[in-house]
Amino acid sequence: MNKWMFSTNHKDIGTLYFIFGIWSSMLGLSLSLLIRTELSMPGSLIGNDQIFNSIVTAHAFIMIFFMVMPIMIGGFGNWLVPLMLGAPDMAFPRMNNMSFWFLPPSLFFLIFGMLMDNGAGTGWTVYPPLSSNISHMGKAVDLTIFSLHMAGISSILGAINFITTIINMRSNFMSFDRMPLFVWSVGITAILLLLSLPVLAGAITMLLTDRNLNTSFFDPAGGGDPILYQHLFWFFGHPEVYILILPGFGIISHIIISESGKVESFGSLGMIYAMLSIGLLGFIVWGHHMFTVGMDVDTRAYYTSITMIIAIPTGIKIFSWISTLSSNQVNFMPAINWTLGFIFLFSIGGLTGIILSNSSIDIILHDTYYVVAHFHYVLSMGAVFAIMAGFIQWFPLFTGLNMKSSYLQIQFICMFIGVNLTFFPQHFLGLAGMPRRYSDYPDMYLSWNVISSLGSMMSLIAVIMFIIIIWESLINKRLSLYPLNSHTAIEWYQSTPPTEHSFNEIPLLMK
Ligand code: HAS
Ligand code: CU
Repeated sequence: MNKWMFSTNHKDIGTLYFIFGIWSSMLGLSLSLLIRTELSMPGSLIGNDQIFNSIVTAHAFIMIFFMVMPIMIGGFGNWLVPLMLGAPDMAFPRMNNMSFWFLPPSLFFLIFGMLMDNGAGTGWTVYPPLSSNISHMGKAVDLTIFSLHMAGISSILGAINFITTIINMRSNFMSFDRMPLFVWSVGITAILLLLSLPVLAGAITMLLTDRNLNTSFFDPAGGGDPILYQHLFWFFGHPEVYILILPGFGIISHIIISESGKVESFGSLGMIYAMLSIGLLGFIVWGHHMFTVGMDVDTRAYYTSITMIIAIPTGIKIFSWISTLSSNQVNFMPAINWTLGFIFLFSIGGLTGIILSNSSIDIILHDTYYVVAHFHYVLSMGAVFAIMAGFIQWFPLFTGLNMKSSYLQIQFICMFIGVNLTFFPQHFLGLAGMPRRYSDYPDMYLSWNVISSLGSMMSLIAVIMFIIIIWESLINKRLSLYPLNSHTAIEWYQSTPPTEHSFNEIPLLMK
């Protein structure tokens, strides 16, 4: 066995997460292209709706659990959190390695689940009775549940590790209010993971026993209730969407601070409180995913109002980013393109979220493409743009090499147009009533679907361009002028005794 497999070093593990996440992103992207190809014209291409639904399900799971989370928390988190804290490594380095190695088998079981017994065509929500053995009698759903259990264990172990590291391993004199924003964002994300994942684990375990051991937690025939599953799922599911975006917020803050030549964010403490409130509020709004189950009007009013309140801390973040950027000579490097793109497009996604939070409007828009447009604006253009920004910003730190700026500019424009072309028309499809998770549609929805599918091809071209840019940089080995590449980081550590790492020096070095 190679020794890198067993490395307990946070940077090696971060790199493993990046490689894994990038691999999964190719898989998730391929599945999304299958979806867009099927929907590029009316009629059936794949010829089997169950397979179409399995593809949609696997696409969502792969993008959420095997792409965004491993890259943001596993990749950026492992690489940057110890460096930003001035810590020699994570608190539990060997457990860190174990967290990573839970993921490849988990992904294996997910793919296995997609391929056998007609796949799990349940959607990522895995609602019973569709996911019960009446509708999915093979082993596909059981394999998917097993995969989720393993990915969940991986994340819980990772969360424990980050929380412990952040509480115990800050350098001397680094108080919580002076801790870098990215570290805060990962810390809050870890708390969200720790509190929400066990609830998902409980729900899918109950589903597993319903399917295999004759229990009836979610079966009315045995005194159970399928709505109970929805409550448990969304108690996890809503915090999960903030898990996907919070580390991105942290990445965006750092790039804005750095590229506008400042040492800290506008309203740094406000940014911390905003993230804390988003995290806290994220636990009490789950009902906005269930407006159509037949809630009484007071409960609907509660979920609508409390959901809308999240716009306030999020607005604080958006306006603080803009303030940090303003009145400065902004450095228009490629990472800032993605950052500005993030602010603009995430806000659009957030605003459609506010529209959906109105329970009466949601009854019309629920399960339509409007929802799909909403969450792709906050994910494909929020989370993914943050990943792209961070990857470009810290590529020299990770590799000691430079990517070509001019190529990156072209690639950004291509991707920006591609994703907008893909997802903006989906608002119109949703408003016109096109339902999500169907493989076919009436002719009246043709034009916007064609444009959406063309956009996905453009994004594919942009992704291929990005791979070529990375490859070009790796083969030409253009050394970075970056003051701190991974090699010098180690030397800096070795030359400076730990107690002398002053806290305000670290964020500067991280630029
Ligand atoms: Fe969402 C569904 C509401 C943020 C992800 N969301 C989803 C799903 C995903 C997802 C994946 O209330 C689909 C799940 C599934 O498979 O069924 N979402 C919101 C709201 C916010 C929000 C209110 N979502 C996110 C983020 C995500 C994400 C972040 C991942 C990264 N979402 C919903 C609702 C549904 C939903 C309904 C259920 C729909 C259905 O029927 O299934 C907020 O956190 C957004 C806050 C951000 C902003 C923008 C910046 C703020 C500014 C301040 C001023 C703005 C004001 C608002 C005062 C608001 C600039 C003015 C309002 C105007 C309309 C102009
Ligand atoms: Cu939600």
